[in-house]
Amino acid sequence: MIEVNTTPFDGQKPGTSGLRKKVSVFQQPNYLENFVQSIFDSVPELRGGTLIVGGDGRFYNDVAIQIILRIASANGVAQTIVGQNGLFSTPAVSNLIRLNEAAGGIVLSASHNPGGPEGDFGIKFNGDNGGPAPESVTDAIFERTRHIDQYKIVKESDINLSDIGETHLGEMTVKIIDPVADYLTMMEDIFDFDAIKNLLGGKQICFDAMHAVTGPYATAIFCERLGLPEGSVINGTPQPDFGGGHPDPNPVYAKELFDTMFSENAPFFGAASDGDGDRNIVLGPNIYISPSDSIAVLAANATDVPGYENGIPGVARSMPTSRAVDIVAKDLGIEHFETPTGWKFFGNLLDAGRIALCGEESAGASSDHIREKDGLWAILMWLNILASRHQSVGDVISDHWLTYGRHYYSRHDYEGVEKAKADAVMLGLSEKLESLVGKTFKEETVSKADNFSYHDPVDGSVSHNQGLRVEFESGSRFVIRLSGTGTVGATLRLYLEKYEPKDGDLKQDVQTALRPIAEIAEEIAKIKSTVNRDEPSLIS
Ligand code: G16
Repeated sequence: MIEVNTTPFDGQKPGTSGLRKKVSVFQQPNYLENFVQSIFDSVPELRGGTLIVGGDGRFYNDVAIQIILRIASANGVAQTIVGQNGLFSTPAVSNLIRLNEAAGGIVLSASHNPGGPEGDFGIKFNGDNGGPAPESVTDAIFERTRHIDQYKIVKESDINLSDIGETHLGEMTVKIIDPVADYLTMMEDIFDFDAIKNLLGGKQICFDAMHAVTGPYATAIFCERLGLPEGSVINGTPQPDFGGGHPDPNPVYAKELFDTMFSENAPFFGAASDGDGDRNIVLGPNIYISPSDSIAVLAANATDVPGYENGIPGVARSMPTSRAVDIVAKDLGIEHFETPTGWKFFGNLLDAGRIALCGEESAGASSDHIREKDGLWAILMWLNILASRHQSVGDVISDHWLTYGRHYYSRHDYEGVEKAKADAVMLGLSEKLESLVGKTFKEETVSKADNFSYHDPVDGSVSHNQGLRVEFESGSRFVIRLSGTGTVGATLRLYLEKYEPKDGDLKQDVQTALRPIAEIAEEIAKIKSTVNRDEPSLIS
């Protein structure tokens, strides 16, 4: 073991989900080493413990894993469990931490951000509950990066990541395992695979792995376990640059899937996941389920699935996510919570048993089976519900709206804008929030306008500045916040929501239904004129 002198780098503050930067930033000598050593300095439980390590296979994944293993060995980690060829999806890591009672896990991913030498890279640390480290830990890691002057590393040569089995690096045991097997076992414990197999017999599905990590997981589940033909999984081989694509399962980047599902002979079911396998999107022939609606449908029908047949104690959603799931929770008589954006905020509620299902508008949903969002889990939930109800995706969502009403919902992103201008939008709106209450814009009167603060009901911690929200007497609202996951300039997100009761018009075009709220948001917050854009860069 040697100790290497180093100097701090600016800006190693983890964002919404870990540290995400351009690959070239991570490739600077000592950049990754400093951050990884700061993790070990901030989480002493790792010494003598087990650490799970893997990533989504993006460019630099393999290089980074070798560096992390050497630093882990030098810092006294007893055992690391690594996915074959360095691959693990984020939900698989969360499961393995819990299964092996590990002290934590390191996931290498920039999620839905593009990969390749010119793309993005990322690293996140998950704690011993399997979930993203809470703010107290990420703050401690960041603080350490600001003062770090040395890291420890062993000089041994690279481990062969393609051979399953056990080896050693210095004193540390390194286990290379099949990344899929334990995840598949967990899914078999939750779902009725026979019912899903019956449902899909003779039907066509299309799962788009977007050249990212879910390819091997989806092939094992859909083709090997459920016996569907090979073409059911498209773009199923993980590639370091995701085939030049952008592994974000939305209408723009999952265009191949959307074109298939909106074609004349569309398959019965369509779905996709993202770079690291934690996001999901679900489609039926000529219909796409908004992630916010998806969470509500899963909550309303959870008892159809063996893993939740005794019901769920409560649900949670991030603040900008539509309130569709709240209505379901009220109907079921269970608790519902509103947390800031970021999966880490669900951890305490899950650990305390207050909730068993949660999700976000950003295509994330999951349950208490792990402490991360889980793309394939959500997709299997839908399939199990379809199997139990003997219905199509379109029928299930129509029934849902007829029962609970519909939350028209859309997110308008202004990506890569100048940071100073994005800050000016946030400051401008926050300064006028108080004066908005009671004022009428078009037909809408503002009932509430605030800067969201979250009071964690389990540990009492408070998180401020979690997004600006303007609500109207009609129940409509808009929310504006700055993304914490981008790597270029700033990304402003405008979230629009309008509630239509169950006896109202449930079949409107989403953007048309939301246009009045979008116009009011622009009149109040002046995004377009401040950031000099005519339109959002992405509408989802
Ligand atoms: C991450 C977080 C999510 C969050 C999403 C978008 O997802 O885990 O909780 O909703 O980013 O965050 P933001 O709006 O700050 O960009 P992922 O899939 O990128 O890890």
